[in-house]
Amino acid sequence: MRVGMVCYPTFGGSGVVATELGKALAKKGHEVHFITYDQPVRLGSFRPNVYYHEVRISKYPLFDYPPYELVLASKMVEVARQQKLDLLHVHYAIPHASSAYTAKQILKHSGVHLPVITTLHGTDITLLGKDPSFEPVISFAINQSDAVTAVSSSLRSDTYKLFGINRDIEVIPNFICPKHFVNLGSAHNRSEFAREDEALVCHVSNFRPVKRVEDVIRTFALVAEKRPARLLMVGDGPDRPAAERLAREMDIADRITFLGKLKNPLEALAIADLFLLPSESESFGLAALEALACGVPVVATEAGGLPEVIRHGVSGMMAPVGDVERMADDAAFLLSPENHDKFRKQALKRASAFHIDVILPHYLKAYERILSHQATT
Ligand code: GMT
Repeated sequence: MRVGMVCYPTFGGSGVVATELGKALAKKGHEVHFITYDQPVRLGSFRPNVYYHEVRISKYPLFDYPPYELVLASKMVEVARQQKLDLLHVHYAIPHASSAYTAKQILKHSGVHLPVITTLHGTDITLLGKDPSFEPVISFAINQSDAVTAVSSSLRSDTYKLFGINRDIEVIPNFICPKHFVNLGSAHNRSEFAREDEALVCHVSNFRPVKRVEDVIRTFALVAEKRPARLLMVGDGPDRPAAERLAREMDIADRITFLGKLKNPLEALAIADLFLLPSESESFGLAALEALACGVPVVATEAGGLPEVIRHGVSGMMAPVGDVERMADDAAFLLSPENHDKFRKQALKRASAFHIDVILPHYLKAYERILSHQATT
């Protein structure tokens, strides 16, 4: 198959999922053409069957806002024609699904049918869905896609609740590629960040309000009252200054290291004892899955799709949003010597359910379905 893969090329989960999916498809012999405004961060070096087409936006003085979605649609048309794409897989509804619709209509005029599969990742639905100015375009783009997938059942229900959707949405969860988790332990020495008797707690996110990073600090402060502990904060974003300020105000700044954005956040997870994810909403929680795959139990909120990833009382614990006391108690419970090893093993076992070899066939079947539908119509 020749697949056009459209995503945000940044550190966000949707870009990571799209890039790893593209790489896995290429390894199986499919031709994958990434169409993005920058090289996807996880793409790495060149490899067989993977191609990158840059969407370039010229800055004309006439435009206050460059029309990115139109340039993207033109690029989709160009790549589809030149590379003879079989289908387009777009990640994130806005603007990718609507640009794909435009591209599809343009191609239709020259007798080319280009099926489009849209994967919904979360904030495109849970945050943008609350903004009425996007609603008509998102609903239309979803309804016009040839197939739609969502990364959790929770996200699928939110999509039906927030938009006028009249079509099936298939749930295909996020996944992990086990090879990324091999030899991680040797990248950094745990002793550089924590003493043997200190628990090493970790948080990874884009520090947006939805992640509630101040709850990470508050929860950690309570944990640190119960036992010796240190916190690694990985990532950057709008709420980082507030989190750093809170750490100083609570007088625990000397126990917290803000590492900023890391090329490979898995290296920090690999030396951690516990992962904290107190999000307000989280359609899946790829970072939580990556923690589990490092054998790190997770304390999270019971928001969105997180209960579909973490088994409460098995691979981690979940609490209501904002309940930092309960999250601190859960963290202390998981870190206790009598529980920690057991939960580490159960975390690893849970992560194996999301192995790429388990998830990839679902995407391949969805591709085959839209291609066979096209052949019969
Ligand atoms: O977590 C973010 O804010 C980034 C965002 C994205 O669009 O890249 O992540 C979303 O998609 C990920 C991949 O499917 C999911 O694992 C994340 O849970 C989801 N984020 C939210 O729902 C907040």
